[in-house]
Amino acid sequence: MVQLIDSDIRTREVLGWEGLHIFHGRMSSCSQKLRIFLNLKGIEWQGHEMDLAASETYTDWFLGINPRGLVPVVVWDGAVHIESNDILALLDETFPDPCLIPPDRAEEIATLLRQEDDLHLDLRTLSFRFVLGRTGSNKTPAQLAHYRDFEARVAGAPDRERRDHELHFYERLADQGLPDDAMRISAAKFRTAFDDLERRLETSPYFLGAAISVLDIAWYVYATRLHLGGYPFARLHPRVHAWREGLAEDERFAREVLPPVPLQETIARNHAEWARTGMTFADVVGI
Ligand SMILES: N[C@@H](CCC(=O)N[C@@H](CS)C(=O)NCC(=O)O)C(=O)O
Repeated sequence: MVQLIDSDIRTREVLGWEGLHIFHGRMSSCSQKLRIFLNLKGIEWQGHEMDLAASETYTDWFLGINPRGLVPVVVWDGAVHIESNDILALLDETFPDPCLIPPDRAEEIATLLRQEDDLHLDLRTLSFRFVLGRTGSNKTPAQLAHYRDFEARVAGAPDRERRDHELHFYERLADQGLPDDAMRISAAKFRTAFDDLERRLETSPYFLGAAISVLDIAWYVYATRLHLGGYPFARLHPRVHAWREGLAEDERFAREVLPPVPLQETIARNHAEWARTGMTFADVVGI
């Protein structure tokens, strides 16, 4: 579990806040996962929506609560928590009904959630091109330099995770854009992961068996994002397709992953254009 210590938190005003505050992004997959989780538990929270397209998480104020510059962040009665999967574990312990992380399977779930987290930058790669329709980075050189120069400390030590993953992702994006090869590599990882999910769904309605768990939430978010991008679920993974459609009938799931209307229009326009030019998800990644 990643734990911030007092000296990591430079935006001191939040330490006096009461209640459950969530910093999140409308189209952030980790935030969507957390919001669905909160909906299923019926937990009340106060939202602080961040504009990720404008890199609002790269300001000194926000880096002062999460030195990694990422959402979601939870400020709960003055304690600051980062890393979505750690946040979910903490909330499940405190609000056990309905149980979404059964204690007897907690270790297995932690391993499977780590695998999901490892695919996060692959999801971002595919989303940027096929959902958000970007061709390059949304960060200005000045924003990236500010982020690079910020002395991030997590658990009292310089933060390697942030340097290794986030900076590498955005520096490569600035250099290379979003090439077809990167799409194929990321899509192949998801195909393998969804093949595994397809096998699990042969014998049970949900990822871990008869009851819904946090893994269904996490993979619903990923599957829906890729579905928006044009991943051919019905053809490649029919059980996953049916499982996702089933969960999408529940408003507590569906409303959290719905893009804002202007983005829905952009997605529709882009998909029509890509169908015309042979540059859809399936064309580019060859599935
Ligand atoms: N491992 C982190 C990943 C968080 C993450 O990557 N958040 C993304 C949104 S899903 C973000 O804040 N991105 C900001 C940016 O790319 O500028 C977690 O699970 O909380």
